[in-house]
Order: sequence, then structure tokens, then C-alpha cells
Amino acid sequence: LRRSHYSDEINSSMDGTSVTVMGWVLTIRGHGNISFATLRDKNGDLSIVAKKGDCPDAIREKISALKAHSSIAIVGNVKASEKAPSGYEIIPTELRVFSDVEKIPPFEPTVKTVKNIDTRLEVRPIDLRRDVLQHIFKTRSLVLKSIRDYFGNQNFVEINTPKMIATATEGGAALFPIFYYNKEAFLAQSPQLYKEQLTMSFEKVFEIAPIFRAEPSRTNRHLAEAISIDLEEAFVDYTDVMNRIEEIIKVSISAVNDYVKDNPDSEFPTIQIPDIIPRYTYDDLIDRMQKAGAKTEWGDDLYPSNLKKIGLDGFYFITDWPLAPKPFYVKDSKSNPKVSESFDLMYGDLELSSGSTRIEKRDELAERMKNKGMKTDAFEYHLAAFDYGVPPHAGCGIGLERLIMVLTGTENIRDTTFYPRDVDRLTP
Ligand code: ATP
Ligand code: AMO
Repeated sequence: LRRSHYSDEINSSMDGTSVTVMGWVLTIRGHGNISFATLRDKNGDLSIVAKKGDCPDAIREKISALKAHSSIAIVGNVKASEKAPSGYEIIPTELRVFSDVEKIPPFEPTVKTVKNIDTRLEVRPIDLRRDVLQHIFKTRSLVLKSIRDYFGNQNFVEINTPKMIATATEGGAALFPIFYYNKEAFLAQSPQLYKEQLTMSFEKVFEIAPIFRAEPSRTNRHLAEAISIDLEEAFVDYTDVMNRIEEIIKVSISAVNDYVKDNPDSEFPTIQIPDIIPRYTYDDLIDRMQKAGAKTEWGDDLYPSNLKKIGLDGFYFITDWPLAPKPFYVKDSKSNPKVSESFDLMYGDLELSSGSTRIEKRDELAERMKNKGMKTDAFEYHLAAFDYGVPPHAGCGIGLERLIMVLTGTENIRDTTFYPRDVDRLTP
């Protein structure tokens, strides 16, 4: 049995044509002598109508016994019908059930919300059949494509760097230790050092890959395994990277807008494409927070509660952060050694990206490591590259799941990743 058509390849002008369609049962209803099934394939829905007299009794009985989610094939004839929402229905002549449903799923595929997210995550592939999540993940795929296209058009080389590594790069974030033969190793928190090195070889590189962070807390914005969109570029500084991010945000929003045009039922928030993304210095925001009555001083992190006090919304950059808490590879500002050439991209109080100009001189890098109490021996594999003249460079990492949260108005980061990993969850 071979599929002859996807749902969107059939229309009412094909009245009388025999088709073979495949998919899974979305809904099933029966009234005595007539059964209605909705068959869903990846492109849409088909109405199957099995009426006594129109289709063999044996088939009609089998159809009336179908359960939602079963995967089936139907051979049938297209019948133009004004009653059907699509203008036609399929009158079955043959039915094949590939695999029947053994268990009643804990929720209907058509429900909009399910109270407990764990109920959903336990049966994730079934959960992902629901419209809400279909919209999110199809959009995610289009956004990724638009970003890859952007990098391609700008002549960036796509790289893949090791995920089993010897040393930490992001001071604050906790590592997952692993056994690597007889040595201790870690899952990579970031492609940071490798992407920097590769600017020596390719100048402009990007990577879209998992990063691993042993986040101890349960929040709606942290995962233990997330996808980071990393870029790194030679002979530029952090302001050029912010310009790139502006472009990336623009192509992402326009990918979402295209999706929404074709899928108005997605109910995504309307996000205007910004002309420019405003840039505020850290100093300026601390000042405003203090004026708004926040108890905070220079050097503190900018906490969400304080950001709320000064009412910034939409996309904006926070630039020129204090140097001290920044990772060792971040360059200090020419005008003030206590400040760094760095930025965060924010959406409201959610951090979407951080980036910076990097140190390109071996001595400076080693010095910064020592000041942070790090063992430079362990990083010799990285420092060695700097003996050969690393170009000045800058870059950033953008959290894909957080970006998709913003673009689709999703509250919980677990619903912008297929199989979330967090403190409590390692399966499915
Ligand atoms: P880094 O990139 O430095 O590792 P991060 O990306 O984890 O940090 P954010 O997620 O932006 O940082 O968090 C910044 C601050 O917001 C932290 O102090 C964090 O504890 C707090 N925070 C995290 N999640 C939430 C939440 N759901 N609601 C309110 N505050 C939160
Ligand atoms: P940072 O640690 O800020 O920077 O991470 C970059 C971006 O990755 C996302 N992110 C996360 N998303 C979900 N769950 C997590 N646990 C998580 N951790 C991070 C955020 C964050 O803004 N090497 C630097 C980047 C650079 O300078 O190029 C870095 O890793 O959206």
C-alpha cells in the first residue's frame, strides 16, 4: 500500500478520484449507520465519512471501532460535498490499521491545555501532536532555517565543536562531569574557546548546537540542555556583533510573521520588526534603578525584579557590564578597566543572548585566568593557539529556546524544546 496524496493535495475538483491516504485518527464519531473520522497527516486533516450503503459494512464497522491516535491508511473515493468544511470528503473502500491504540492517552489530541505539564511530558510525542505545540515547533524550524540562511548569505562557515571537553569556560554555570575513558571530562557549557580559535582559520563562524548546564533551580527559563546559536567573527568588536543580532532578530520575526500569515489560528503575539534595538549601558540602568527606589549598587547583577521597576520592554541591549563577574575571555573597555566590552540582549526581563569583544593576546588571557584563580596549565591547549597570532574577534551566544519563547509567546521553556532536560527530568 502506497500513499497517493497528502491531505493538502486533494480538493473538491477531484470528485470521483480514488486516493490512498495515510495518517493518524484525530477524532471519531458515529451515529448508528454513519461514522465520521478525521484523519490527520503532516499537512492537514481529511474527513472520512463511512455511511451505510456508500461503503462496505465491514469497513464501516471497522472505522466506527477506531480509536484516536491509531495510525491508518484509507483507500477511498473523493466526493465533493458542501457539508464538509474542505468542500469534499473521502468515502472509504478499504481500511488498513497499521498500529492500534493500546491505551487511552491521558488527554485528547484536540485539547488546548492540559493542567499538569508532567502528564504531557510523559507522553511527549503524543503531546507534540497538539495544535499549540505543532505551531511552536514548526515555527522553531522556520526560524532556524531563516537564521542558517542569514549566516549562509553572510558567508559564515558552520562549525561543530566538541561537546566532551576538558575544562569549564563559563565561570558561573555548573558543569556536568562525565567519564572519558579513564579521565574526568565535562559536557560543554558553550563552544566558546573552540569558536574563538576557529576565527583564526575561517574568520566568520557559527554553530547551532546543545550546551549543557547543571542548573540547580527549577524555573521556566532554564534547561539543563539547551540549544545555543553561537557566532564568532574576526576583526570586529561587540558593537558589530550587536548589529548582527539585530539582523538575526529581524529575519526571525519575519519567519514567524510568514508562518502566522498562513496559520492565523496560531495565536502568536504580534511582534513588530524593530528598526534598531535600543542599547542602554549598565551604568545608565543602575542609575535608573536607584532613582526608581531599587536597593542596588554598581557591580550588582541586574535582577528581573529591578528591571521591572524601570519598565523596559521588548528587545533591548544592556551594554558595558562590570568586568569582574564576566568570564576570563571578555575584553575590558579601553576607557575604563573595570568595565567590559560586553552586552546582553534582553526581551523584557528575559536574557536572550550575551556577547562580547574577546581578549586576543595570550599574556592578557593568562593574566585574567590567574586573577580568577584558574589553573592556566589546564588551558594550555587553548592558550597555545594564541602563540600564533589570534585576530581580534567578538561574538555571542543566543539561547534558541528562549528566543522561541519570546517569538511564540510561550511561558515555559519546556515547550520550546522537544524533550526537556531539567533537575527533575532525564526521560523520556
Ligand atoms: P547566565 O547567562 O549568566 O548564566 P542566566 O541566563 O541563567 O545567566 P537569566 O536567566 O537571565 O540568567 O537570569 C537572570 C536572573 O534572573 C538570575 O538572577 C536568576 O536567578 C533570575 N531568574 C531566573 N529565572 C527566573 C524567573 N523565572 N523569574 C524571575 N527571575 C528569574
Ligand atoms: P551565556 O552563559 O549568557 O553566554 O549563554 C548564552 C545564552 O544561552 C542561553 N542559555 C540558556 N538557555 C536555557 N537554559 C539554560 N540553562 C541556559 N543557559 C544559557 C541564554 C543565554 O543568554 N559563551 C557565552 C556566549 C558568548 O559570549 O559568545 C555564553 O555561554 O539565552
